[in-house]
Amino acid sequence: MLALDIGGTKLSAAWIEGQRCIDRRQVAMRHDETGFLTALREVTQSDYPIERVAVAATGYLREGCVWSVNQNTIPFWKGFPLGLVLEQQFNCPVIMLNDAQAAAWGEFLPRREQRANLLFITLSTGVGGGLICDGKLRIGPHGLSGHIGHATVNIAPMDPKSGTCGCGRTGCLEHVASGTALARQASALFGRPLNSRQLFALAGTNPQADAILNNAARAVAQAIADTLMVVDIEEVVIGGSVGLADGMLARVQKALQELPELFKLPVTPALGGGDAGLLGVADWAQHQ
Ligand code: ADP
Ligand code: BMX
Ligand code: ZN
Repeated sequence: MLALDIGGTKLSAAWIEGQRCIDRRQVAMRHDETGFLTALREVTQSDYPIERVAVAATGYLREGCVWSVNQNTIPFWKGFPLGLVLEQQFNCPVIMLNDAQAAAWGEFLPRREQRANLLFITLSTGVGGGLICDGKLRIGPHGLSGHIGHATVNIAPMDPKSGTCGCGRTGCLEHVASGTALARQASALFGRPLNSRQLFALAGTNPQADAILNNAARAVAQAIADTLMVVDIEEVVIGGSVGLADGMLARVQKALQELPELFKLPVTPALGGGDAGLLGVADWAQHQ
């Protein structure tokens, strides 16, 4: 099986034989159709026989096509026929899930003896989410289940001219707590281009950098509390390069501890690390 994880920043591929990963590759994601098709061919070029392709993709999936919620992330994801492209390339069945939904499934597997209701959050290029309800992955009639990045929080971004989220609304969690949003806020506040990794490096010594991350963590905690009240969950799992970056999980845990007793849920890191989506979709596809 070929498993793909297509995120806003990186495109990962893993070749799986039985339960074993026999090869693994990663390239930068490209945000135009031609660039994407080139990157896809480059990362999947191999002589391994492929019987099935399992895809975890940023965006929501409907009838084999993928759509961006945040139009700024991948502008050409507007009903892009990803399923058909891969079916034609590999001549085999293609199974697709949203990336955060796939990771939610992957993180549920090792916890399934203890938990039946789980929220997975990825803090990455965007902010994604996936829900396990009563032991089942919820996808939803529009493929949108778990998209907490575009649920609103009453915590504003720290850059005064933050504008609107790429989904068209204001006040989205993603506009405060994604890697893209962290970089935007840091660059505006420090008056020079800074990425999310550089912001984390500064946060140890610089109170303003520290405040941007704490503000983001408070927004994530608020979204967790809202999800608890809407669907009722037992645990929250955090993944993505920002979620797994130094100290971010602790900041979210602290922010949740500041809420009333009822909202204090366990928050744990993704056991699959950056591969949570790949692992989840590979298992999902094996059982379809
Ligand atoms: P994707 O969104 O493609 O799944 P990632 O989970 O790697 O990819 O998330 C990408 C985002 O994480 C980018 O905004 C990037 O700047 C940020 N990032 C990557 N590595 C780190 C790090 N070590 N610390 C903080 N932010 C990071
Ligand atoms: C965005 C949205 C979600 C995705 C989430 C995390 C797009 C293109 N994607 O909210 O579908 O799950 O980002 O994705 O609108 P990533 O790109 O950070 O991995
Ligand atoms: Zn939004």
